[in-house]
Amino acid sequence: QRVLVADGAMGTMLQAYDPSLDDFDGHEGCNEVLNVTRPDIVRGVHEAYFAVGVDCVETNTFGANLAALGEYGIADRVFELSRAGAALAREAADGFASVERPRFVLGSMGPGTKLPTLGHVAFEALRDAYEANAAGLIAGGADALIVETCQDLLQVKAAVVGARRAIEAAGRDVPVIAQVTIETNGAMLLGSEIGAALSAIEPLGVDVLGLNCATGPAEMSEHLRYLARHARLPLSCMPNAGLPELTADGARYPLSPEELAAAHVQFTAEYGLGLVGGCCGTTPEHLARVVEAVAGRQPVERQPRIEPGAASLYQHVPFRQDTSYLAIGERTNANGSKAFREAMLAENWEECVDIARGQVRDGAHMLDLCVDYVGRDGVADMRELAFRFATASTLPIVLDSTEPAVLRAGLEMLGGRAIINSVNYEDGDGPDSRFTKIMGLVKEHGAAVVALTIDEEGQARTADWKVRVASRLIEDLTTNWGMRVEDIIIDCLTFPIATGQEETRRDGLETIEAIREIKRRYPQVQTTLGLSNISFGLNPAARIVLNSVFLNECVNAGLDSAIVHASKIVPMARIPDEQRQV
Ligand code: THG
Repeated sequence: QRVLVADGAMGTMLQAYDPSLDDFDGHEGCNEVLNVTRPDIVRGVHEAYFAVGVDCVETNTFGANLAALGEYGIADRVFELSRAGAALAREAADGFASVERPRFVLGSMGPGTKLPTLGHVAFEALRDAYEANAAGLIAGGADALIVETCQDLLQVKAAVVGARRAIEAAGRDVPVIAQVTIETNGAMLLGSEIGAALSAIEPLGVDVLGLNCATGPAEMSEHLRYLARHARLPLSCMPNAGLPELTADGARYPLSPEELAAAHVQFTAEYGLGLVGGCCGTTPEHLARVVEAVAGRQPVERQPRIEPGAASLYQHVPFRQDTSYLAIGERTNANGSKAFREAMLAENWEECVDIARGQVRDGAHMLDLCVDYVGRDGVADMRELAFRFATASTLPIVLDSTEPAVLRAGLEMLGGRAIINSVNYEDGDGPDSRFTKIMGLVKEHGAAVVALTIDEEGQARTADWKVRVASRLIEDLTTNWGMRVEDIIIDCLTFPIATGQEETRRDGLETIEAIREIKRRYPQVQTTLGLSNISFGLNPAARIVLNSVFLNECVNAGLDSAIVHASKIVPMARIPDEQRQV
């Protein structure tokens, strides 16, 4: 209904009260302890912000998480200190609220100091501690949860998934805000561009996406512009009071209250932000000016241009490649490449990473990663490889496995937006089916999904059958699983057509026809194929020709992507007519 204004810095305000070592209960500098030892101080900070007219305050729980409390040896107090912090903010908010003018409590969920992408902490442990953080905030009366100052996209996922689980358990509708931190070099600490952050975070089901900390508003402007153009979600921004200058008495933040207010006037008008505030170095004085400048404004409506795709830790890659098809590298597959299999069996992980890098050079846009191999511990192999690929690969990862536990292991290592390869109806769609298990993972992690045209009767062979299964998949995934149609990638499946068996003669044609019809019925859906399957059994030179010609036919029928050996696809103009005809 209107632009909301949140508060400013907390830490510096607390310091101004000069809490004693006793106040910290011996944990010097652990601000969250003050929620129980000195509620008067914390409430005083909240009241100072409400007094200048802000709509929302953030709870004093930025460090009420596994890593930060862990450093003080009190990681078991996450829930207690979160609840106490939320209760204090609630009291302050209720003291200022009126019927016409409600005041809100945003439960702060900080980043901690351990980055899961770098292996400092396991995803599960982090997620569970965030669940306790969120549960405490909800129990204490927070109106929304704000996952903020995020530096690692995998940490964002752990926090948001933990928050969603706590919300589910509490049975209350609590909005989730996620704010990432973009450094002066234009990316998050681990190198994620804003596009990668949007791609990975939006499908997690957050309600507001934004930026906070690290820089002043000027440095945030380009990134906010990107979000304004491409994000469906409402946006927020809580900058520092400029870039800190180091002085003899510590950091000095140069941005004046008037300058912060002017920035938010511009951001709300141009980028349609709905929630604004301040971070380090901002004071009640700053927020007073912001309230004067933007309070009561209506959020400006945006017309975002959505670009469906997946993301590595670093960048977003759209599913639709303007001039060609999206190439998914097939060689990082223990079944599909002897070199990769041997490297994996020898646990020569560096060699596995080299094969991944080779595909980047070959022109792949994404990488299919498959570790399934009889007799191996797939979960351990996937952990090892997805962990390495997460930082070594600039390309998004397609996790290829039939095992839910293996897919989960991959998802818990990848900060970007992955694609799950794949689901199908081979054993139906009941509660214990692979379909249901894998879709639970897809939804919780905000992944995209490859869906195969296989049903209870087997692999669809005719175009009609393929189209029927594809339609069932699309309707099911969009209505029962809340998937967007553009995040579903239908695989019509190719069989080997050079086996010499009469009944396989039409298989290639049926696949092409199915692609054409599915794209006619669902123009927004994505399509893919494991291309090289078509030519199993032929000699290498013939495979190159058949793969390239078949791909060309499929792309002309509307195929969007294919799992390929990218450097072995030859353009039609370079294939002699006679070979193409054969
Ligand atoms: N659909 C989906 N996913 C898939 C497939 C599919 N994933 C696996 C597979 N099919 C696609 N990947 C490959 C990878 C390699 C080969 C075929 C398909 C291949 N490899 C050479 C061979 O076996 O002869 C080996 C090359 C080597 O050892 O270097 O052909 O259909 N969604």
